[in-house]
Amino acid sequence: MMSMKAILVSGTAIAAVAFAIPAQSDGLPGAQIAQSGPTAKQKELERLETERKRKEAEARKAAAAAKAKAARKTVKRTPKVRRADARGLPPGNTFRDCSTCPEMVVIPPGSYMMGSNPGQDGAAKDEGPPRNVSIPKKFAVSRNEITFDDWDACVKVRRCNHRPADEGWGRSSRPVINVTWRDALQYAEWLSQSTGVRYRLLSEAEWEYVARAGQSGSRNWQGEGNACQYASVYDKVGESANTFKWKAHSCSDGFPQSAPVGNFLANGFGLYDMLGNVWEWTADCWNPSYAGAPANGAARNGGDCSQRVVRGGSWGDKPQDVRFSDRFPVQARIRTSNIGFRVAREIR
Ligand SMILES: [Ca+2]
Ligand SMILES: [Ca+2]
Repeated sequence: MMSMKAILVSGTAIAAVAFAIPAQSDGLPGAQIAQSGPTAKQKELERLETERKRKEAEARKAAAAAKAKAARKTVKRTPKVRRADARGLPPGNTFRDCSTCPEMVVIPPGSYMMGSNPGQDGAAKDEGPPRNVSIPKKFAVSRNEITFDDWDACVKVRRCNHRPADEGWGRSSRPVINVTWRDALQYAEWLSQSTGVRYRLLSEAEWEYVARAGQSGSRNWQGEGNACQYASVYDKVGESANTFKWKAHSCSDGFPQSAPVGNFLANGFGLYDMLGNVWEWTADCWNPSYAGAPANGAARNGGDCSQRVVRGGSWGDKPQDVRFSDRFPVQARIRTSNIGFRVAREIR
């Protein structure tokens, strides 16, 4: 049989004995308390009870502190990703900052003539006066329009509030639609916060620079009948499905509405669907002319800021509206089935 001494060498056993005292009030220790009178016994019981509660409180506090420490570790780990170091990448290279981040293409700095002359290939007055714009530094642009997959990753982690409808056309690699200008900003902000590098909408000047990719004409293609190799536009298929009141392109691109991104030929910078598929929100407030616009590629933050500029035309647009220099003002709060966006990412 184990001796009392053997039991008492263990701290746990000591505690067990101490807590056992009230239950053993008829035994020797209890008898000693009884000899001291009911008041002394009561006091001892109270002291033991207080001690028990103190130990319990300490244990609870320690458990809560450990839980909070673990939670802090999780929060710190979740949003930050190991982003790509794009600084050394030459133009034309692609990268992703995280597995759910959009694929980005490095764009070289350069100069170009923005806009068109009135009447040139159906151009409107608001596309002028034509002006020289210099993009001073390399930056990156998403290879594709932001897709439903891209967008839904943001919704999944509750950093994008709005889950847009897909009109029954399907989600996955189709361009996200039914997003306001502010929805688009929220997505870019999520990427910025997750990666620690700045994502944003393209300025109008940047948009036209990357859409042209060195070309001075109106489009990637010559002859309207060739549009369907290069872009998702209002075509013969679209005409039979939608019966819009305007002219369709005289070819078939195979899609009555939006097409999954990257289905048509890339432009000179390796970007897809700059023209057609969906109009793309840009950062700029609406101004009906380029008079007074900055020449360094910056967005215009003055003018009618309730309307923002969309670029590039869409699956529902006639040839005149699918051009590098075409621009259109849209209420920033509008959600519609032919406007999406792509993102720029700064490289510093
Ligand atoms: Ca089409
Ligand atoms: Ca587009």
